[in-house]
Amino acid sequence: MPPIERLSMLSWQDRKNLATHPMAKKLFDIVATKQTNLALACDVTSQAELLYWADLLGPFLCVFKTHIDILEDFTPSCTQELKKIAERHGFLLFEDRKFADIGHTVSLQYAGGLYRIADWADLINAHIVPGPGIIDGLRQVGQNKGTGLLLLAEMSAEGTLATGDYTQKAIALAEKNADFVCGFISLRKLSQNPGMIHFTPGVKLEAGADSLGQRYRTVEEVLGANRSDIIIVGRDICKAPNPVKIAELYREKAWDF
Ligand code: 5BU
Repeated sequence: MPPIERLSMLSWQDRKNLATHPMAKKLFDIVATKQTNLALACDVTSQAELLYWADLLGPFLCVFKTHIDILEDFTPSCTQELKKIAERHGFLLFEDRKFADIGHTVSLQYAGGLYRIADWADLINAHIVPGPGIIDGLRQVGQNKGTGLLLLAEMSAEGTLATGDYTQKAIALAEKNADFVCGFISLRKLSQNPGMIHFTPGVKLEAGADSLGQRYRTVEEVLGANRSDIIIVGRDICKAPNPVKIAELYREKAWDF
């Protein structure tokens, strides 16, 4: 049996025990306790909507993913409130910032500016285009706080350039920086390290696409055939006629793998 197959047989609890990264341990614990490997991509443009979805769907989620810079009425009280809701429901906050600059610049973008991401986000992500300096810059800000970095090893969009050798380089960078990197955005399981968590966006109940290059895969494809860990679902839940029912359906489906 190939090693990746063996790895997929570990329970979430086993992986919690094997993980060394504090945020990975925390996430594995949430997943095992709440019995959910569902993350919500909440792409809304007002604070009120963001807080509404976090509170409404919180019971079904292990992770709540934000794009904080699309809010039109952002004030710091929004992330303070969001943190309280996250604590109440027991989920992590993942700011999908996709940092992509040199270490010095990303350290400023992460710690400061309007959003002060490092003050509230448990997880962030970064492109590896700039090389290892980006990890060092983010680590300088986040490591003392125990936050975790996910590397963009693959993307869901049609025609993505994050493939082949680029993906392999992301895996190598993650393994080398496992003190701060705790996983990937990817379409499949990539790492043998049980502490590394694979998050896959671009998920729908039925495969397909949107009109701007997003490509959707099914839960079966992502968690079954491709052995990813966490599905990230956005519009298929938030735009559904009954979002609570669909979130619960996704939770059940994803938990079966
Ligand atoms: P959707 O509504 O399920 O299509 O939302 C997908 C979310 O995941 C959205 O917030 C994207 O920014 C995010 N995403 C993605 O779709 N594909 C990627 O490769 C990465 C992030 Br990285």
